[in-house]
Amino acid sequence: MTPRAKSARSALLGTAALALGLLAAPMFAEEKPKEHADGPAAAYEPSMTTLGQIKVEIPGRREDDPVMTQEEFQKATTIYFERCAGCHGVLRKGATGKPLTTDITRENGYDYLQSFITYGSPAGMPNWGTSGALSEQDVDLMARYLLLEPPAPPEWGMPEMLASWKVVVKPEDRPKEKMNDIDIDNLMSVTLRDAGQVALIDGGTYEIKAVIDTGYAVHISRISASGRYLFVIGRDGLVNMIDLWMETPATVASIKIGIEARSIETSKFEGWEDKLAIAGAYWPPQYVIMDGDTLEPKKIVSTRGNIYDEQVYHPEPRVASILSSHYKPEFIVNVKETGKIIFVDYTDLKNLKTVEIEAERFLHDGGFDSSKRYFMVAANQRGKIAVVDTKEDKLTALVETGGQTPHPGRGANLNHPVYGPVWATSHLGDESVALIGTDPEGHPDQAWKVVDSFYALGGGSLFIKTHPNSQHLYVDAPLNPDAATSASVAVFDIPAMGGDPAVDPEFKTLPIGEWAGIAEGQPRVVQPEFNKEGTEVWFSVWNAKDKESAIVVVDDKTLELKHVIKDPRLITPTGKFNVLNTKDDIY
Ligand code: DHE
Repeated sequence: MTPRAKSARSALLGTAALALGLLAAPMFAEEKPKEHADGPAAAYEPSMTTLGQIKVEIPGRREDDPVMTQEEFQKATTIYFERCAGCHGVLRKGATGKPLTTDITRENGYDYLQSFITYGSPAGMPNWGTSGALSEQDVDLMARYLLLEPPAPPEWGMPEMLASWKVVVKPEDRPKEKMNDIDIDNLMSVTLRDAGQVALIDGGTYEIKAVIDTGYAVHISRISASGRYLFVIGRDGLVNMIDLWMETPATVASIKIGIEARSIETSKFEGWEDKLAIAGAYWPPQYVIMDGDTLEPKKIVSTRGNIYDEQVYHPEPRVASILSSHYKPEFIVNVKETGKIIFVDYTDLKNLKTVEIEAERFLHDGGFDSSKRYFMVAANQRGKIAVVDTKEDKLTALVETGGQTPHPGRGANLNHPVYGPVWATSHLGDESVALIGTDPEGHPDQAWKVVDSFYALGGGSLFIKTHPNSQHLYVDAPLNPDAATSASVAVFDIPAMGGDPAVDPEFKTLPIGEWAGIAEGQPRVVQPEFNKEGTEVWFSVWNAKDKESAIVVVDDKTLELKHVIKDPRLITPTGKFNVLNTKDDIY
């Protein structure tokens, strides 16, 4: 089902998008040639910022290799990891972008490479030269670099992990009861992305209770089943385990599980609460199961292997989202480039049992349906949602959303007036929202199908959210090239969705960025997150690192501004994670 006709604002997306990694970079000197226009999705690719800092040697030279000094090679490697590896792979074997191995690059030659890097392509290759993102000298450097063999970044195995592992406060020395008066169920863990910290903000008083150093370009938070421990992962693979019972919550253990990483979870099945933690890495491609009390690394499993459909080997399939099953003692690990979902039975790590199911390539983010049985995960580059039954460990369906690059975060579960329980995703590549039926018992005809699709504020959406106690569905658009759109949020009234199916449901636009009252910069509004009661929605007003940001709190009933949290410590706030909602997968 494609979104119903409405003003074709998606043309707006025909302009060059800002790659997230470039947000702070100067605006592009020149728009990409129109026929090469790409949308936010093409630019919203992993930036291997940590790998970019690794020291590398020029691989064995061949007589006709272009001349390059060690310094040039190091600089080119940094640029490659930070700007190109997300699409072309760390080893240049290809990922969502084409392979750049020397059999191909030497065949094409310097002139072809130089021009391709300068102008980009209609298939989503940014115009690094004409956009001003890379200077002429850097374009020349990169064209020569691609004619040389790629460096192989170091692995990161048990010796490196154990060397990084710290137990700051032993379990036996930790408080036997909660030592503070914080309502930790209503605490928000807020990513301070470029500061490499999280802020713990009291959901009732809006007071910052602690700002804790974490990994580089920190990414997401997850909560242990008991609600006591907060787990945070940085893009550099550093995991911090934070004890929320301490007088002032603080890190009690940490470990670096890889060189590039994005996901973390803990064991939630009955009898296994707080027992184990798991983290997934982009590089090396692996997941690591750790002791839930100390982060001691117990089991490292590589995800290298064959792509599910082509059945050819992929050297670096990245671990994307990880969920913790409520039905079995299993972690559910999504592997991006092979398109496989792995159910990892954590009851016997020495004799690890896994079920590997074929899903779809380029798995990214997702969440449970309202029953918490089905896992809905975006295979975003193929425009599909894989529906995975965590009770039967099977793929239930692959659903085309009808939009470009679904990006749900964990998605949103709502009770539609006509279709009953549905799960919603918005899209990076266009402005549509897709609702997928999730009630095979009560609404069998709608189950695992797009039951409705309608337009929200604009493309470049990253997150969508509601709450069981709310009548509203919130959709952001932080990557939209239009400043006003990226600083606003669309809000749909759920009961009103039952109107004439031929007419898009109306939405209200909340000028969140304006409400924040920030004079400088071009802040983007990202990721709605509810408080524990589901009565307030918090939004990050994400500005450049050297400019003021804020968090705006909206009253979910009145949709009016309730509070603005500003503090010099709130540097580049992005993801926010309410302890109760994150612990119990309420969204
Ligand atoms: Fe994320 C979740 C990967 C860029 C904010 N992000 C995820 C998950 C993955 C991922 C695999 C799911 C984790 C899980 O559930 O276990 N993110 C990536 C990237 O590869 C990408 C595109 C580029 C990169 O280099 O990292 C990327 N992500 C970003 C951002 O730039 C965002 C907007 C700001 C930031 O803080 O980095 C961002 N990602 C988030 C957030 C979530 C997330 C807030 C968790 C959503 C949730 O509700 O659980």
